[in-house]
Amino acid sequence: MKFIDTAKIYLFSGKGGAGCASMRREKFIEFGGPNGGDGGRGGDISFKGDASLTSLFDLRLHPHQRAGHGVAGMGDQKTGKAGTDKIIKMPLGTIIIDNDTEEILLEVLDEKVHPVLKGGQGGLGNVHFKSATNRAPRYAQPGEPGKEMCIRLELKLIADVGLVGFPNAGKSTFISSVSNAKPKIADYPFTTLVPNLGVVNVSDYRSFVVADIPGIIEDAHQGTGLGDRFLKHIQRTAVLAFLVDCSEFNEMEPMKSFTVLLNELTQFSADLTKKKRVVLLTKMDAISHDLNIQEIIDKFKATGEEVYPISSVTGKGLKQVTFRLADIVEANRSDPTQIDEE
Ligand SMILES: Nc1nc2c(ncn2[C@@H]2O[C@H](COP(=O)(O)OP(=O)(O)OP(=O)(O)O)[C@@H](O)[C@H]2O)c(=O)[nH]1
Ligand SMILES: [Mg+2]
Repeated sequence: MKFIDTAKIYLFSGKGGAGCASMRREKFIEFGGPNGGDGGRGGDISFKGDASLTSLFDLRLHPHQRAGHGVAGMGDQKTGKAGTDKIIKMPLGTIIIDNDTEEILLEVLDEKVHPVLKGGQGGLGNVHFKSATNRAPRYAQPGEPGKEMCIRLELKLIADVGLVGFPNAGKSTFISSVSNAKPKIADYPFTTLVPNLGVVNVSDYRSFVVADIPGIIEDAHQGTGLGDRFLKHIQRTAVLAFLVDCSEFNEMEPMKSFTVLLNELTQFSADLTKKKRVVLLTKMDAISHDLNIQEIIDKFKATGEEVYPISSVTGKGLKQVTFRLADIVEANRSDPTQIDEE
């Protein structure tokens, strides 16, 4: 499915069915009185998160979403059928914004159903309008009209760990060696064009989600390369892993690469640089003989960075890194089993 992270959709809730104006007519019963039933309510529109979705593509294709109309009431005090509710499924992490007021209506973070636009009420049948002065009212209430609304959807993927790096740094290779994700890998820049998510199973009971996003380059915040628009998909992570290519084919000095990346993140949102992070020095199997890797590690450590040399080809360092990432992720998750003690 194509990766789409914004969409504009129009919602139409159902109109209520009209109340019925009818009189009871039976043999031997004169002046039977009113017996018109109520109209059914119009269908509501609700949103529901669905963990199996990762794109707003389907909603882009169907920008008009309608709930069913209520059916009119009938004689014999029969209530009309309610309109069918419309439940719109969307990926977890979708933010719903009212297009007119710019107000954030909802962030879809679970798989519960959240009502957003109520359908019109059904009209009352004439049986409700009987009074001492009018024993045979011919009036019944019309159904309430449905409501309309225009909303914008913005998806920010939900992942625990975000991978940041230049194109070709080895992000996709890393996610494919530690998780179930199978992204495209190639020795040219901008192989990855949209984010990929992968689940890392550290043990039977421990797992976390990693997001691999397209590479960013210097001046991405000004639109260079693919720009910085995918950085929003790592905004909700607990920890960032900066992948820095140390192989002999990479010309830029590792510390320089790292500062350029950090600067691009700052330009996008300073909050990203406040997140916990680790630096992964990649392609350790392909470093030049005269590169003193310990010196590079010490340099990163001296600036307070947590740094690990890895190779996604030989597996070097991967276990240690995934365990460490799992620890950081778990430390950031709130513990639902914890009970407040008074
Ligand atoms: N020798 C070696 N090569 C690696 C390693 N990791 C990645 N590569 C190679 O580096 C190249 C780029 O790898 P990718 O994983 O596609 O890089 P990326 O960071 O996802 O790149 P973009 O999607 O373009 O941003 C590929 O040719 C990989 O085979 C590694 O640990 N060792
Ligand atoms: Mg890639």
